[in-house]
Amino acid sequence: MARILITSALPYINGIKHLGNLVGSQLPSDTYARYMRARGHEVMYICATDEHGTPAEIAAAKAGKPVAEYCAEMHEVQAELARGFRLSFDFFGRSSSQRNHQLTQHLARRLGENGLIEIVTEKQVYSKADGRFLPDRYIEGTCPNCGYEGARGDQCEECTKQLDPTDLINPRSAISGSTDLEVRETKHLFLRQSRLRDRLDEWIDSKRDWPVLTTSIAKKWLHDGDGLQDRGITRDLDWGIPVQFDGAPWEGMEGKVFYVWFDAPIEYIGATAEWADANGLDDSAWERWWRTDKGADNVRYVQFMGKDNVPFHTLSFPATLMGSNEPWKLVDYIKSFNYLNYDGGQFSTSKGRGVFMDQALEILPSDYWRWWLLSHVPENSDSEFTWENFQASINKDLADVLGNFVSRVTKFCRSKFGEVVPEGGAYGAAELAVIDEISTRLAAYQAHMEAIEIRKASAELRAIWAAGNEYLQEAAPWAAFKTDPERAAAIIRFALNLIRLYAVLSEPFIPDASATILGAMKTEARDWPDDVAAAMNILTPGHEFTVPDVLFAKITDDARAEMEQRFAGKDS
Ligand code: B3M
Ligand code: ZN
Repeated sequence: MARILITSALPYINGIKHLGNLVGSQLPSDTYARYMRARGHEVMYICATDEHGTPAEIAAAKAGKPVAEYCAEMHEVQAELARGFRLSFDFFGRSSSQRNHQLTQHLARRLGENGLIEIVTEKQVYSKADGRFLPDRYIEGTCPNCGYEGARGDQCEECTKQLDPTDLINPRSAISGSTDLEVRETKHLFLRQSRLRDRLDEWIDSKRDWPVLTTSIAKKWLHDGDGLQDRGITRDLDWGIPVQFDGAPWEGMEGKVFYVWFDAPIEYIGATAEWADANGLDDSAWERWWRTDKGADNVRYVQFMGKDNVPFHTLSFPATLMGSNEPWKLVDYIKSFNYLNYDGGQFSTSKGRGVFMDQALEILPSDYWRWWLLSHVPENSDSEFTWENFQASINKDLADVLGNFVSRVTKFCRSKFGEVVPEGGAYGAAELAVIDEISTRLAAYQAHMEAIEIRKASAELRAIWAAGNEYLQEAAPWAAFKTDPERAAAIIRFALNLIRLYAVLSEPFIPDASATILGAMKTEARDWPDDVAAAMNILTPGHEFTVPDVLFAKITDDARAEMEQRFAGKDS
């Protein structure tokens, strides 16, 4: 049994996330966490809301609320949606927690003690119209690297380059749109991450098993050099973690806070400490996940994130932890994702284009979304949500293949043998062939899950379901029943055991359906199968069950057209 620490990138607090956000970290990490738990490993699965920085301030101002109040409310909203999608976090924390304050201030102090922080008098953009400095997202303009015109002051979304606001060409205020900007001097803490280049380089080089998407982005910024420029880790904002420690200000830094990208990844640790606090445990409970001197040396740490977050997780955050010269656990594997597009374009929060997490759950149960998203997760390239494709997947995979199998088998059994596993007959060649096929496919499914190839794993799972349908079609218990009821009993016993097996194997993808099926099968036998043949004898003759309600309803053409229309966005 291994110990696996899993973190999902932290969703920003500034509003409800769309399905593209969900599929880029939270959902696949949940499937992985569920799978690893099912395999008997000890899992710590962590997420939190990312609450600092300009996005939070701007969103709170829009909502007309004090930022602390806004964040507290939005955290609850996001936590509720996470429950709705059955995201099985061990803890869903807040980057504004006291734990994160302490850890962030502590790490900054250590970096300072190790000569990795200096105070730099920096030129910063000041907006006369707004009467304030414009950090990060308060300023927009053209990316100096790729020419994208909507680049923000912290990062270009188009080419993933990390930016400083003064890098932007043709800058404008994101608050007022004013271009009446001037550069003024202000002091900030800079992290001298360039001094860690060799250590980072060596560390990334040692990660030979990382996905190409992850290492190519890391290497690009490491070797183009400027990705490892010394970077400001403080901002002129009110909301955030104050630049001080043990209540004492850092000289010259009064009134400043840490940059959101400095404190956000530290909240992975912070949220684990929040988990310990919430459960009345002492520090050793979270330290055994994070301190290699306190047990974390035998932890495998896996991070999930969208590709735009990779530079911060391969360079800045490791630089923070390495530079502390304390034995913090570094990530072992970074799984990163491309983007999910929406129906010929992009999801757009501002235009209301695409489906958002709250709307999705209003329309259909979470398993429907989980299945489509996970089986189309943008692993090797960007992928696209279309309603036609969604309808086809749900109707085929979930309704026709899995749902129909469960329904036909249980209903046939009820009408011929009653709601009990029938006795009589024996498994023969047909059953052995199915056991063979599923054994091979199960090995592949497991290998894909271990490798975090979610899309390939979903394809194997679907094939495992399909094997049951094909078997049923060929074995034809309805025909056998007329001439050889014992044979029909054996077929149905085998099929009922397949249903139970499917519920166990499907749990990481569609946990609600899995629970419904296991409930209907009235069984506590939920352990991952070691051996498919043995799993075909777990429900024994005489074991009672009930026919479950329809597991998955088909999406009609009319319903599809209506949803397509509803989510097209304001501009179309
Ligand atoms: N909140 C960015 C994002 O949502 C950011 C991730 C933080 S992970 C420490 O894309
Ligand atoms: Zn760019």
